[in-house]
Amino acid sequence: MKSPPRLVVVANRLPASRVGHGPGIRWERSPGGLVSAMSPVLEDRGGVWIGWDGGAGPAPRPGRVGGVDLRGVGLSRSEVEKYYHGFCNTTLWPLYHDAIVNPEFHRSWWEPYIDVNRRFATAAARAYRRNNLVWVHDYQLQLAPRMIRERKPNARIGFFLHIPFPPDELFAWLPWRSAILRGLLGSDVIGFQTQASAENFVRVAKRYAGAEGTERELTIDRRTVRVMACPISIPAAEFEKIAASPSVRRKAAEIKQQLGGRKMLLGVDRLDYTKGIPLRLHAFHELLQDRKLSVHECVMVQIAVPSRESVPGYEETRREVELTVGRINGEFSMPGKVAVHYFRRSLSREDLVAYYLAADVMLVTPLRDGMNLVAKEYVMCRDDGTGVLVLSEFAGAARELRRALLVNPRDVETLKKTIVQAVRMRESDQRMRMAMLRSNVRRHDVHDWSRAFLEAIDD
Ligand code: ADQ
Repeated sequence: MKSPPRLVVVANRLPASRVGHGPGIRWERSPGGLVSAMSPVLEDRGGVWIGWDGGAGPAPRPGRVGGVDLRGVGLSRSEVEKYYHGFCNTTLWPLYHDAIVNPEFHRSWWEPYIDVNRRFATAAARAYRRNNLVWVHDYQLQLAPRMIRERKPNARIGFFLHIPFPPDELFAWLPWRSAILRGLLGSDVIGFQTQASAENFVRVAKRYAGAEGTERELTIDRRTVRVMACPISIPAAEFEKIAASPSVRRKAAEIKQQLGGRKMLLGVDRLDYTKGIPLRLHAFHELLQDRKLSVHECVMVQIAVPSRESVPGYEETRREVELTVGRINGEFSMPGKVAVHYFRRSLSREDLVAYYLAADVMLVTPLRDGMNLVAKEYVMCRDDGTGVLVLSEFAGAARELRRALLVNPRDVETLKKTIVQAVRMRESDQRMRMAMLRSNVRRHDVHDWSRAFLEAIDD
């Protein structure tokens, strides 16, 4: 049997970080979604991963981790500012998330975005061997597909966008919209989290880049580009296995006991303004004020991973979250009965799963989210069939997880009612919904996602 083609993965971050010093320096696999999604495929096919190590300075020496060759791309201090904090996270990220905070447009950030994309493309072309598949990831590298195509005209190139692709009304703001579209259209296949994002893309590709064709296939420069919705997922079996482990179950029981056996409402997010953490806290606050819920019965736990702290909007979100938690606790906590527990830190996967197991209600209320893996992780950990998922309509995951309690997070009254409904839901109803949610995620896990996307590139 013919072995599958080798992969060249191009992503902003490397899937590993360097630990130790001097001669003892080595690479250690980082935790995180993309790594766990891509690692099995890479280990299976072999391949190379091009990425940045997160620091300022020259590229690190090539390394190897878990059967994958690592090729670092170096960024100068000024490029970290202008390309990464600037164009990626202060222009594109807010613009692509419905302009929840105002995106900034600075001409001095555009050249560094081009330069860094070119550096990634050059590294990818250097690593490329005949018949390899090239898979470029996410909004940081939208120019790279065309740049790789210029260097390797026959390469098969796929691009996957992890965040939403905005509607024309917003995308049109971007002074460099045509260049971005032409960059993306250098791919053979462009994948999005949802059909809505794919349709948004097709519309603007026709309007601003001269592409022609249908919702599924565009033509440009006499090449065809396939456009598809390919929702990402999680390693479902891995989560089920961790959730079944005795030590994790013990930890979950301990958490429940420490919270005094109260019903637990849980939030788990990067501390990002897209995630709707303040709205969720305000809703809980009002429910306590209205006496619809009480601290004798309920407790909220919010776990937030620090994120992009030097980017505008993040510090404000953190302040608002911390102020609101302080207010709620000041007003409602009792000895031994804290109203909101707030942890601003990253947890190990085992600890995270223990919280999922302990949570009666999972609150996933982003204002806009490409997919949201937390929703799928929670569902996959609930092997006894109980638990209620409250899910924002504006998360990509809402397209698949139809039996969650879907809610518009900006509609605070309905959000409050939905939270009460979740807390009071009968066990039979919980089980009926959870069974459907679990079969959704199980039927479409991360391996199906990468297989479907690679088949499309390989086609
Ligand atoms: P993110 O915006 O980072 O991802 P999400 O999909 O929720 O959002 O993934 C977060 C991941 O981090 C999850 O795997 C979660 O378990 C983990 N995590 C969160 N809080 C944690 C904590 N305190 N400790 C440890 N781990 C924690 C982007 C897009 C999403 C899209 C993904 C994948 O914004 O919409 O779903 O990429 O494509």
